[in-house]
Amino acid sequence: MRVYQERFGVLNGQTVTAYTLVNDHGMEVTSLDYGCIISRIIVPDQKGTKENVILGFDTVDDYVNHSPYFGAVIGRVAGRISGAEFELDNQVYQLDQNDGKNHLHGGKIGFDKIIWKTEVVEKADSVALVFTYLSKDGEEGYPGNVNMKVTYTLTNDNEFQLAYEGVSDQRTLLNVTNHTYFNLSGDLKREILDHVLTVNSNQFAELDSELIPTGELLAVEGTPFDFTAGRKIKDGVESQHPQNVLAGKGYDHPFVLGENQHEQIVLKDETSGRTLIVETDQPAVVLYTGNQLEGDFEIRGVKARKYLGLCLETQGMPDAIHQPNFPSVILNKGETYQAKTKWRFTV
Ligand code: G6D
Repeated sequence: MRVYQERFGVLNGQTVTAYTLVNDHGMEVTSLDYGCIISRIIVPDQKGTKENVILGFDTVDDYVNHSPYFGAVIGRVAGRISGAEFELDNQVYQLDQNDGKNHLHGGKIGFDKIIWKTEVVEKADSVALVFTYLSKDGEEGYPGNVNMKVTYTLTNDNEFQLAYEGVSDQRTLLNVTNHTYFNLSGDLKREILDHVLTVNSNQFAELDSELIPTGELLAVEGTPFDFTAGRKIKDGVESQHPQNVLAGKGYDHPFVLGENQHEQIVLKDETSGRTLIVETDQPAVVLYTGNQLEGDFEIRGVKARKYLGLCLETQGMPDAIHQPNFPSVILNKGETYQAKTKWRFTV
């Protein structure tokens, strides 16, 4: 196990550092202290060819100018909050309206835009990065001083663990995720349309025209949202199901996960043979298939375009503060918010 550290660039006069974790089986994960961004994951294909399997950039400017949250930690609250406001203990909090009249992914300066304090922890069979940040009371409109800790751990079993902790001095909201876009073809050789996804979920959240959950949980059975037996992503892109069309031809939906955390989510690229297994203690996963990934920029030499990557954002349900039937994202004063997700790569 090894860790390399290098200067990645400068943001507002502050140095951005890249940390590369390497295990003994050829897996490498590079992360920046800027936004706890995972910028590269190198894993072998079935022939042993080591290639990058996520979307990312090689300069700070590209992240600042073009990134739709590539690889970034998302918070204080992942997903949308309708009307960019919420009420807590008889007080109304106004949030940044950075997505129409709604609030998205923690606002204009969410956790993804912060340079986090970083510590490297090396053990015999794992290497880890421990990122910390004090999110001040009133930041992006949220109450409470929140001491945040994000821990990324690479093990010698080709498993990458993402663990979040938060403690607040006032009741607040907290729902953290990571927004990595996966593409298992290797170095973005192909789009993700033929990736086969399996999700152990029987229900998904219906969205309205602003991509806000209506509160209705719909059965996946008999629809392009049924991933229980494996399904190609293209099914949702080519589907006429109103929810696929509404999401911009594809998926942008929360799926309700069961209690059993064994191999809840499996993504496979049959051509390369690469498989990603995701396990989480979170109640939901938002599947976003890059339906809006368009723009006049390149991603390490590949022209940005739809369906070049997909996100598996394991998290609490979006807009939960406005949906009493969704698990709560309220964090009580002095309690510790904890969330953990594991990504295991195999061929
Ligand atoms: C779009 O609706 C999607 C979000 O789910 C995604 O996180 C964002 O693009 C990057 O707004």
